[in-house]
Amino acid sequence: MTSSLPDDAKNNAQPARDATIAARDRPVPAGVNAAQYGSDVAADALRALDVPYIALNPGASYRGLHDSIVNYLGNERPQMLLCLHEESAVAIAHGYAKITGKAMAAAVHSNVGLMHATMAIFNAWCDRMPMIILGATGPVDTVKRRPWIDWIHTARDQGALIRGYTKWDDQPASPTAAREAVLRAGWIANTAPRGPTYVNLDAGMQEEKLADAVAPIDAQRFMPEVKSAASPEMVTKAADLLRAAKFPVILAGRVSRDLGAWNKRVALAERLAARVVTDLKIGASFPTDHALHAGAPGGTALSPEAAEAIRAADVILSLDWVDMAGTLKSAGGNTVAKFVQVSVDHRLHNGWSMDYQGLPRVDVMVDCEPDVAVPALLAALGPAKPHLVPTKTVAPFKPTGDKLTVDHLAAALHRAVGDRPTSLTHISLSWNGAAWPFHHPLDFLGGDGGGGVGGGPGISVGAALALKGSGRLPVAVCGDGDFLMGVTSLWTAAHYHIPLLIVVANNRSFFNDELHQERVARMRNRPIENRWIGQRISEPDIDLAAMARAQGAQGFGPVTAVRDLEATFAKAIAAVEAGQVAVVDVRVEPGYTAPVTAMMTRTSD
Ligand SMILES: Cc1ncc(C[n+]2csc(CCOP(=O)(O)OP(=O)(O)O)c2C)c(N)n1
Ligand SMILES: [Mg+2]
Repeated sequence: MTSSLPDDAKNNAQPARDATIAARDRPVPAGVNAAQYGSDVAADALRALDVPYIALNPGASYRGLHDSIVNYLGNERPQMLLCLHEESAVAIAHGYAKITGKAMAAAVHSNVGLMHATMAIFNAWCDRMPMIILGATGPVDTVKRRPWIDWIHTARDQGALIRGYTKWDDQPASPTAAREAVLRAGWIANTAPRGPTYVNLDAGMQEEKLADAVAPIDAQRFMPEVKSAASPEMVTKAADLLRAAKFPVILAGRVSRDLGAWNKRVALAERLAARVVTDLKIGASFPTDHALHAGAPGGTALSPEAAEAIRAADVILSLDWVDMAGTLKSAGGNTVAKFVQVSVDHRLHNGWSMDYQGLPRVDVMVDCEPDVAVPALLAALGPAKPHLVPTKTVAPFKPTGDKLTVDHLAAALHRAVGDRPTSLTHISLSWNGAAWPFHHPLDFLGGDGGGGVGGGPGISVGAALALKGSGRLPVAVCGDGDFLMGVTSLWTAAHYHIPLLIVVANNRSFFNDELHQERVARMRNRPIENRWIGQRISEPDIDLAAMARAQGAQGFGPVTAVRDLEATFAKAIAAVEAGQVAVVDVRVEPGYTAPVTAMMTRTSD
């Protein structure tokens, strides 16, 4: 095949492709060996980005590109992953990036497809995860539009729908401009602070026959690697503060999935004898049963130990912590501590989205990614007399009570998983951070980023896709509300043979909001007994295992007794190890951890 890109640009290192997935949806050879249409040029650029997959739901607005991927690229590099909803397509790209740190692609139809995708894009944006979204518009040239449909599916500024929560967008007007836009989209998305980018391809431009061949370019030279470095002056200042600290605390936030960087964070904490706080909103950043880890990781609420450590700290080092100002407020405040912030996040903020959180007090700002700053800090601190790192024995997690709770679910699942390297790709809002220790950066991937319920299943499918063949078991724990909103993403996993276990912590309720209604009732002195109305998902109960089976997954449950949990999980894990998607419906008592419940039902701020 000759193309608008030279071979050396196309043959750079590709992620290992999975043979079972690659065998799916094979086209008959189309015999196309040169770019002939505008969309062929865009497809060439997509291949130069080195993205293995493009998750999509189809639409006529990009039928040109669709044809180019199938008949010009032969449906490989990228291979299409058909999704039943645009929210799933984007969530799958999100989950893939959570594991690899790299952008995958997603394609969505004009207007309505992008509208479906918006929440998932917002989730990825708040999670600082890269992805390249390709969209389309009916012909911009009104003369070329089909009656009615091309008019309703054309907008003057489609990017405006998502501009507040994407890093960059473009609507290129020619094939050469489209090539440039796709390369720029990949480059910007993958450069820290990472995030989604969007390229809107005019249907007319896609379908236009090329008058002349587009001159080849060396694509890699248009996407130079970007490395941010720590300012030596700021590193020295930070190291001086930390060296002198008596009660240093590290807030270990958004960091990479790299094991070497993980080990360096442990070395830094041990060098400083600093207490470390981690957050369930983001992927594992520090061993949670290390003696220096303060309490269990929290999500909505800090553990009492973490709050105490933050209040007592004299120097606080944030490694791109998600919400420094809010965390300080939740901990009860600390007016004396000096703050060191390591982050590039301030380079991303815009006026639409406020996910930047409150303006934190910062005494020393180290403007780079934590993976870069931590070794620099270690070097600047130099060796020290080894601190006595206190040892900590974490008591085995023991759920209490006879009723089946999320804690019972977690304990039995942990036992069933045993020694297998496991990645928790998602957890329910009811999850107890004490239930499952993390020892590796891939042990836990964090939350959905933007608090958009329904992301759990799709993100988990994307993570499982990236983990396929790695020897790690992908396990998701989803709330029933979350599962029900995203359940059709399981079909994509089943169709492409992406093994995954999803356990549903099924409290038959949008329970989070029961606690909000309880809080309002308390504040207004009204009956809290009514908190369930408009929240409970029962009468009839939904057969979640049947919904899983309907997507081609194995469905188990509902499990209603503690004694049946472990054996059912064992069967489901066996199914996943045999290459299947398995779902276990576990009927749990509604309830959150004590600190979260206390926080959510208090009557004052
Ligand atoms: C798209 C979306 N709709 C509504 C909400 C508000 N909301 C937050 S948590 C929640 C309940 C989620 O239910 P489930 O996943 O079953 O978890 P549970 O609270 O029951 O453990 C809802 C409706 C949201 N965050 N996102
Ligand atoms: Mg629920």
